Amino acid sequence: ITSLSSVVQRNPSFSRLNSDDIEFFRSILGEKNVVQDEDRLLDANTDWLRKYRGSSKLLLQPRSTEEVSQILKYCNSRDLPVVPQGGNTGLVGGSVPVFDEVIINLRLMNDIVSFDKVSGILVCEAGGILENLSSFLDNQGFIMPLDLGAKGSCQIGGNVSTNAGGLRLVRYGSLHGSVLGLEVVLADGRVLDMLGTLRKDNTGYDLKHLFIGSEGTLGIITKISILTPPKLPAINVAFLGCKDYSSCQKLLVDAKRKLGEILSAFEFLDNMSMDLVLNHLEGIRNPLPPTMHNFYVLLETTGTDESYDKEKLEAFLLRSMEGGLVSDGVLAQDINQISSFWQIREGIPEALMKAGAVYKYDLSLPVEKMYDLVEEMRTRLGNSAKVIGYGHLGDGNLHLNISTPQYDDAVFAQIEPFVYEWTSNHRGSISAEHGLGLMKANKITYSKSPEIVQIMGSIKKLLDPRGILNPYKVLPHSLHS
Ligand code: FAD
Ligand code: S2G
Ligand code: ZN
Repeated sequence: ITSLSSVVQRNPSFSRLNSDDIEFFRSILGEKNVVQDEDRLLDANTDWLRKYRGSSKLLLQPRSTEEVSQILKYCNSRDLPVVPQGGNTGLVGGSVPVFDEVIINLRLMNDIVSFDKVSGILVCEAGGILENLSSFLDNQGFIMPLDLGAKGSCQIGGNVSTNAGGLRLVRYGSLHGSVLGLEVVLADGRVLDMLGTLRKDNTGYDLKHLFIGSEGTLGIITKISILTPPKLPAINVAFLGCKDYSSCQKLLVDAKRKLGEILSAFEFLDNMSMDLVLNHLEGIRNPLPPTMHNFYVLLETTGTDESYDKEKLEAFLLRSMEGGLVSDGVLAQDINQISSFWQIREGIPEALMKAGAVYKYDLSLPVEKMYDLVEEMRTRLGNSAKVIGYGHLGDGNLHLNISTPQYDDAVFAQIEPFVYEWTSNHRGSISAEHGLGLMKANKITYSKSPEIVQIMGSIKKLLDPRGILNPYKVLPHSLHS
C-alpha cells in the first residue's frame, strides 16, 4: 500500500465530515445506503490491486439521479470532497479516496431505461454491470461494443468514465464512437441531460465527450445511451504460436488485410505471460504443444456465415504457417475451447496478482517498436524482476507488467521515469486505456503539452470550481484548486 501522504497533501480547503452531514445523507438516502460499516468501508477504500487505500469514513449508495444531485449539491456547499466509484476495478488508483473523501458508489443505479431493437440503442443507468448488460442484450440479439476481463464487476459508468478500451476495440472502436449520450450530475448538483439517442446531432460543441475518460473529475455519469452492435452467429477463435515479435506484428497486418471486416480481436502475449498463467491459475493449460513459442496470438473473427468465415480463417492460417509467421496453431472446435483460449488471455492480470507485487504500464506505442520496451526493461532489471508484455496488439496497446515478490523501491527507481521517458520519446501514450487516476496524475505531460494541460485545468475549474470531484486525480496537483 502506497503511503499516500508522501504523494500528495490533503487540500486544506476541504471540510471534515460531521454528524450533521451524516444526518443529512440519511434524510435523503435512508439508513442502509449511508454506509459506515468498517469492513465495507475497508473494501471501498482499497483498490483492486490493493496498492492504494484511502481513509474514507463514509460510503453513499444513491438510487437515482435526483439523489446524486442532492448529495453533490450538499457536498459542494460544504466543501466535502467525493470519489465517484463503480466496480472499483480501476488500475490507476482513481476509484478510491486518497484521504477521507466521501465515496459515492452507483451500484444501486442499474436499471435499463430503454432498448430500441431496431437501432440497437440502449439507454441504461451508470451502475449497470457490464456482464449483466451483455446478458440482457444477448437475449435481444445484440452485444455490448466493449468487453474486458473485469466485466463481472465493472460498471458501464466506470467504463465510460475511464474510456475503457478492452478486447474488441479493434472491431467496435472506442466509447467516444459508441456512446451517443450521457446524463451527468455536476459538482453543484446541476443535472446535464445530454442523453441523446441520435446517430447524428451537430448542434454546437459535443460536450458529452468531455466526460468520457474524465475519471470522475468533471461530473458523475448517471445514465448512458450507447449504440450496441447486432450479435452475429459465426464466432471463430484461433490460438497461435509465433517464433518472434515481428511475426506477431506482420500477422496483424495480414489479418487486417486478409480477414478484413470479420476480424474482431487480436491479442498477443509473450511466453513469460503464458508461464505466469500456467503457474498461478488452476485448470489452465497451453493449447499448443510445449515446444517453445516465444509469443502467442489470440485471433477472433465474428461474422454472419459460419462456413464462409471458417474457410476464410483456415486459408489464412494455412498461408501464415507456410509463410513462417505462425509456427503452430489451433482453431477452437467449440464454445468451451473458445472460452478456454480467452481464459488464458483474460487470466493474466489475476495471475500477476497471485505472483506478488506488480508495476503496471498501460502504453500505446507504434506497433513495430512496442516490444523493444519489454526487452529494454528486461536488460535494465536483470533478474530483480519478471518483465512481461501482452495486450491489445490490434490497437497498439501494450500492457507492460513488472512482477516482483514484494514492492521494492530499488526496482521502482529502475522503472520510473525511464518507462515514461521511453514512451514519450517514441510519441506513445503513457495511458492507452486505464486512465491516469492517482498513479499518473503528475505524469500527464509525458503525453500532453503544457498548454493542453492548462486548458484541461480551466475546464476542470469551470465545471468543478471547488475541486470536490475526485481530487488529486488525473491532472497535476499544481492545477487542482
Ligand atoms: P471504478 O474502478 O470504480 O472507477 C474508475 C474511475 O471512474 C475512477 O476514477 C472513478 O472515480 C470513475 N467513475 C466510476 N464510476 C463513475 C461514474 N458513474 N461517473 C463518473 N466517474 C465514475 N480497462 C480497460 O480499459 N481495458 C481492459 O482490457 C481492462 N481489463 C481489465 C482486467 C482486469 C482483470 C481488471 C481488474 C481491470 C481491467 N481494466 C481494463 C481496468 C478497469 O476494469 C476499467 O478501467 C473499468 O472501466 C473500470 O470500471 P469500474 O466500474 O470498475 O470503475
Ligand atoms: C488487460 C488489464 C490490466 C493489466 O488485461 O487487458 O487492461 O495490465 C488489462 O493487467
Ligand atoms: Zn487492457
